[in-house]
Order: sequence, then C-alpha cells, then structure tokens
Amino acid sequence: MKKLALIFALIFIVPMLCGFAAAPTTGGKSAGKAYPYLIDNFEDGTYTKDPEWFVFDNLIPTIVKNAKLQDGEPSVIPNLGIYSLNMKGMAKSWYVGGMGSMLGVDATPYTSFEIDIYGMGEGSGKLKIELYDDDNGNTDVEVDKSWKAIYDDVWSSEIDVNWKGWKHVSIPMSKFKNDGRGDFKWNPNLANGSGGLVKIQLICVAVTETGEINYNIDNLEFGLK
Ligand SMILES: [Ca+2]
Ligand SMILES: [Ca+2]
Ligand SMILES: [Ca+2]
Ligand SMILES: [Ca+2]
Repeated sequence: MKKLALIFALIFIVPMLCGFAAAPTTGGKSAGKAYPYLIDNFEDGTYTKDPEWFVFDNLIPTIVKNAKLQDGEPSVIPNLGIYSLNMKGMAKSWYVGGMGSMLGVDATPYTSFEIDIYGMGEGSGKLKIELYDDDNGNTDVEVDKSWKAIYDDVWSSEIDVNWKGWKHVSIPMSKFKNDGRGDFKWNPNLANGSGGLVKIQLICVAVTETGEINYNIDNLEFGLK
C-alpha cells in the first residue's frame, strides 16, 4: 500500500505542486500559451486577491457594477461582466498614484497588452502601464532611491483617457518603451530562475497639475495575434 501511495503521489501530487496540472485561471478563463493570459476582469468582486493588487499613493480603487456606468446605453464591448475597477484620485504635480501586482509569468508568447477602459470624457486622466521584465534571475525588482529599476527592464506605455464610455485598447508589445536597466531586450521568460514578467504596475497621472483622474478598467490581458 505504501508503494501505491508513493506512486500516486508521484503521478498526481508532484506535478500539481510543480504547477504542471491545470493551467492557472483568473475569473474562469484559462491562462495558457494557446489563449490570451487574463490578468484580471474583477469578476470576483475584489482587487485584493486573484491576483492581489497593492495600491500606492493617492489612488482610490473601487470595484463597481458595470450596469451603473452605462446610462442604459448598450455596451459595444463584449465580456465586461458584472464588475470593473474604478480608479480615482487627486494629483500632486500631475502624479496621483497607482497599483501593482506580482505576476511571475512567462510572457514571451504574448504579443500585446489588452484592456477595456471606461472614460468619463476629455481629461479623465492618463494610465501608464509598466511591465517589469526580470533580467537578473531573482523574481524581484531592485530599485534605487527614485524607484527606478536597477537590474531589470521596465516596459511602459501610456494611454490618454479622453473619451466617454467604454473603449477597448490594444497595445502591441513592440510599442512599449524600456525605462529600466536590465538587458534591454524583451525576454520575460522563466529561464535561469527569472521571474519572467515579474510585476505589472498601473500608474495614474492627471492632465492638470492638481486635477483628478477618474476612469474604469476591465479585462486586462496579454494577447496573442
Ligand atoms: Ca469585468
Ligand atoms: Ca528577462
Ligand atoms: Ca530582478
Ligand atoms: Ca529584458
């Protein structure tokens, strides 16, 4: 019996622990090489788990019901579900704050960043996407005093939210610019202990020096062609 139990453990439990079993899922969609990788769709009604987002500075994120946003007009965006995340906050010197999540995924198969954004019209604010590509193989991001990554690449792109209602935004990975100091190559893989795409951050910036940002985000994904 002991032998059987051991064989069972080797066949079923060890692969599970190593993460070879079911593909990780967020909100019901599979995350695997043949599918887009769903970062978050907020359908669990929280931003504090699956994945856990940490919030910094003056950003106030709130899970809201999409039905309340739309003033009754039909949505042109599919799969918004019940919830999205409202991002709000007052700027000091244009900067409001942001949120981030540790991902640790191999993002090399993906060719774009996809997001649905509900704008409140002209001047809703800017949203900067930062993708941290671990290059010194420690699944961590070391920063200097000004929070600039020292050993890893940080690929970023900015969206000016200047529309009213829902809009799908797709940004090819090739349009992201590197603000970090890694190996200056897009290689968020898990080779040699690397955390791959180790972290994502969303940075909120107002269009006026002391203004407010206010928009909703939903269906954050890494896309495939
Ligand atoms: Ca949603
Ligand atoms: Ca890398
Ligand atoms: Ca690192
Ligand atoms: Ca790199």
